Amino acid sequence: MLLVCSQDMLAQVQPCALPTPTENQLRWQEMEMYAFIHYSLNTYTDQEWGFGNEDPKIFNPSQLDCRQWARVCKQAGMRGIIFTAKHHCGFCMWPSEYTEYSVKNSPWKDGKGDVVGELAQACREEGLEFAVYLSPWDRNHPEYGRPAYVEYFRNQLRELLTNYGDIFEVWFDGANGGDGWYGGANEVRKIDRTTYYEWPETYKMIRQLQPKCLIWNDGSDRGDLRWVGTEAGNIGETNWSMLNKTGPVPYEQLHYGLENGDSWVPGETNTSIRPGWFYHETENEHVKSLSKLMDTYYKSVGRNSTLLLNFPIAPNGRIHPNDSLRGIAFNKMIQEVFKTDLALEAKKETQGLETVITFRQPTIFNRFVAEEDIRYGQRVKKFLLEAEINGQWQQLKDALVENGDGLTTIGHRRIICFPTVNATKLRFTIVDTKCGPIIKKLGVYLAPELTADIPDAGEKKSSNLHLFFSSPTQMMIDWDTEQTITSFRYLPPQESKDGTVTHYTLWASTDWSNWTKLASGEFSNIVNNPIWQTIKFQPVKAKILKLDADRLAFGTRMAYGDVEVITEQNK
Ligand code: FUL
Repeated sequence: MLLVCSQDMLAQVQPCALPTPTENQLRWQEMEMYAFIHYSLNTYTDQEWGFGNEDPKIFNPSQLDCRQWARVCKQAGMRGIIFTAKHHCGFCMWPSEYTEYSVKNSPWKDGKGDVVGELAQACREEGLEFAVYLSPWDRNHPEYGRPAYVEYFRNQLRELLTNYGDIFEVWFDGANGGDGWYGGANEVRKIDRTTYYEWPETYKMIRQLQPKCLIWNDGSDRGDLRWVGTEAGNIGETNWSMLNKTGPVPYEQLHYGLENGDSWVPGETNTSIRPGWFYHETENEHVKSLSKLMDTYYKSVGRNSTLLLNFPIAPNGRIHPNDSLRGIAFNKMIQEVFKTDLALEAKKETQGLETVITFRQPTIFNRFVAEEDIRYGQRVKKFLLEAEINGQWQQLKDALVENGDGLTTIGHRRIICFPTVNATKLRFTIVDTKCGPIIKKLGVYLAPELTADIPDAGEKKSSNLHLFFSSPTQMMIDWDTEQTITSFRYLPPQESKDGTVTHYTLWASTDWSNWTKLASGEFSNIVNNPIWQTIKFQPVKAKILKLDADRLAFGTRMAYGDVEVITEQNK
């Protein structure tokens, strides 16, 4: 192993025919954490996915302040911001020349405002990089599904890549539920996502207009970065930064990469600071706890990925204080954990594939960091970590990995978390590698304990429910006495996606025979983000609820993780 201390040492690098990152990918990897900002008409309709027929007039924030967003993100340790310039509803947050469905037809700033422009400017002022999310699926556009839309999409992208300075990344969300308003057609439109958007042409345009921009694309033509297969905020403990240039990418490859892949396509871990991507008042008390955010950090940045952390904007046009306080505390905690590298004062000796770090005196620690110089590719397959405690060598395992030690792959940065030890030495041994490993850094840290914590998202509020299925797609829920109820919550199954309800109709009754329809609709994005879903309705007296699964994501039998009925008392 080569433990790199100087440039001269790199002359000894053993050449290997491995994929390596481009300059753009290297720069991106070093950003480590950057923010997502979700803001659109959904913010005003309390939805995750707009249908495309929402009225632009509802966009009228009273205190929209992009500088506040940028300041919060900066203090939360984010190095840039990716903004939802257009989400699936098609509403443009900039006054695009190519559609009327934009801020220019909203009352905000008398239609003269430009959120993309204001945010790009605020990012420059705060020294943050700026990027855009442009949803390929557009539920508003009449031509969606036909060739004319692809041209429209490209025209919009050209506007964004031309008028707002440097863009570090473009995010092409692959989500597509099929149905939409589509200019009034109100129908399901199916596209072939591998061919419809003609990505190679679009990529050419991006390279030409913004040569430093990274392309994130979910499936279809390979971009520069990959999705990690979940929105829960983690990537595989084994995480190769490679995929094959062509061919389908199954879930395992999104999550773990492909050891012998022929192209460098590193993973970006995206998740939200609260359950949903968009702001919902009901989630104000469900902002992720500090320990959850730290866990996310270790399972993303600490596993050779970057972290794209979402901050939703509240209807007033600002980041809610609960999110900003938690985001800033998160950054403070990262700084605190990695403030002092205990290995710096210790003696490091490397022989072959083994490095022993000898401390001057017994030292307390619980985190270990290893970094490969990825300019030469990702080489290490597996390593061992041992601490000498009271004269005995003991193996240290990554406490965040279920079933197994997880001491596989390193890449840009690997953080191993284990219970606090008091040791005199630490031994790091590479046991399997593709070819001569080049280690840029080994570090040892002591993270403070995180004890008092805030409950995680989605705890249950009511029980005493009796539940049964009257058919494979119909669930009945009843309780002891008639109550005034105000909403119903559905948690999809958590172990598997089979039976997840995507479209529903909800009915109420007091006598099992007369049913009142309370609501029907869609649980948007429930497959990628399987969180609690809330159906709100006018308060109604009921003793029984009936939930029809009008559409399931997979399988033929409806399933659930949990359900909750909110009454006037327990709300
Ligand atoms: C998903 C979308 O459907 C969500 O609404 C959100 O934008 C998330 C980042 O990506 O696929």
